[in-house]
Amino acid sequence: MKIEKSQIQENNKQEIASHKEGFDFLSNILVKKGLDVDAIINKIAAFQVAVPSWALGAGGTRFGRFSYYGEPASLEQKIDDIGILHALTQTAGAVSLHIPWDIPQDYKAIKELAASHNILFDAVNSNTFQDQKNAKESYKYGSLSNTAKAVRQQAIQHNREVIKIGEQLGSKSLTVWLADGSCFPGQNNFQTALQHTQDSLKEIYGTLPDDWKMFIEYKPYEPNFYSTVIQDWGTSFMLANACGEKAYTLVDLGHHLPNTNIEQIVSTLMLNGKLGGFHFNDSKYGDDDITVGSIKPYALFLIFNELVYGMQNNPQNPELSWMIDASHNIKDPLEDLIQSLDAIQEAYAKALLIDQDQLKIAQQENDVVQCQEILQNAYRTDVRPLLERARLNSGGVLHPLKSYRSLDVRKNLIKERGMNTVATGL
Ligand code: PSV
Ligand code: MN
Repeated sequence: MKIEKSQIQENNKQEIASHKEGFDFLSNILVKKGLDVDAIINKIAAFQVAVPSWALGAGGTRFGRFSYYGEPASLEQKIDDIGILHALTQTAGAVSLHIPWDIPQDYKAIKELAASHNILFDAVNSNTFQDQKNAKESYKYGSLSNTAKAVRQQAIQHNREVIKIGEQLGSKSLTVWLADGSCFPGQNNFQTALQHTQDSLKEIYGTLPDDWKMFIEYKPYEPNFYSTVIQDWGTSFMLANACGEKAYTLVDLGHHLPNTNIEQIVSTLMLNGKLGGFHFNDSKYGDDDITVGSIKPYALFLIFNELVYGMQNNPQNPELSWMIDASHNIKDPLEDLIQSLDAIQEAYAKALLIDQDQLKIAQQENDVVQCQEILQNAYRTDVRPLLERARLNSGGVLHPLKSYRSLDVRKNLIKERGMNTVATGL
């Protein structure tokens, strides 16, 4: 299913009057505060988030997988799904592929298809956390950190192949997430495992094309429950430094122990020019991979405050790769992704409203109350009319979720693909 321009226009026609009312009201308030509303809208419109190829089907828990039907059965269909998201939201202008779950069969055709939806290829992800069919070596006891050289070499080789796949698609970055670690005390020698990981990453880094980046993701636990080799941002930062200037840390919001101050991590990494990418999601307990902003929207806003500050003040940090990393156990994945994209844009827009000059003054004067007021004034502003205007200007719909439902997208996908297709991924 492809959403036509005429359908978008038809949907917007019905909503335009109430949008204008809401927008004018908000715009007047913001202009009185001295904000450049057009500039903010342009920034929101330019903010594109990559959709993970593994999040378009029903996500599994350890206990079950419940399909929403009409799942994409091929990479082509996954790209089509992202095309639907992008047509509606104008925010999902990229895809992040996981290899080998999504190896293109026909590169030319896939590139043409993606281009027809205005979708770019963001970071490619390697997978050394599952054994692949007919693989000689097993990752049961680790990949890049494994005690056996043959296993490490196989994992290094896989990453090189992923880079080659990405090169053919126009990707410019590789994300490495390792499940390596141990389940029981004494199982691993921490130093040996870390040293092997560093050496292996350096070998992968050695084959990275000049204009590529390598993102090193961290996570404190799971699937290993006692230790994880790259457990935190500090370890990732250290490894990125050991590899070189094209290596960066990737922050996945779900990869922190409860109550970790993620916004401070963001700020530290940007000051050091080492924040490369982001995996958005939300969580209550662990790496829950649920809808962005569904549990801790204020924390997300505080993270965006640091991101906006960093983007304005840290030229040493490169442009970031924005990606969602989610899993959909009970929702229609496309509806969930629309909600996530919206939450990301909303947090970004609110952070753009923060008066950084006033905040600086209040901080210098140690006016703690005023500092909080400045942040919360921005946070409490209903910025949805700004998001609507950004979408409208870019050719999207005013209300993506409403349009998704009124256009019967899922019903159409089920009609096209059938009930029992299963998307690749976890
Ligand atoms: C691991 O939990 C992770 O966050 C990594 O980014 C993986 O590539 C992705 O999820 C899918 O398993
Ligand atoms: Mn992730």
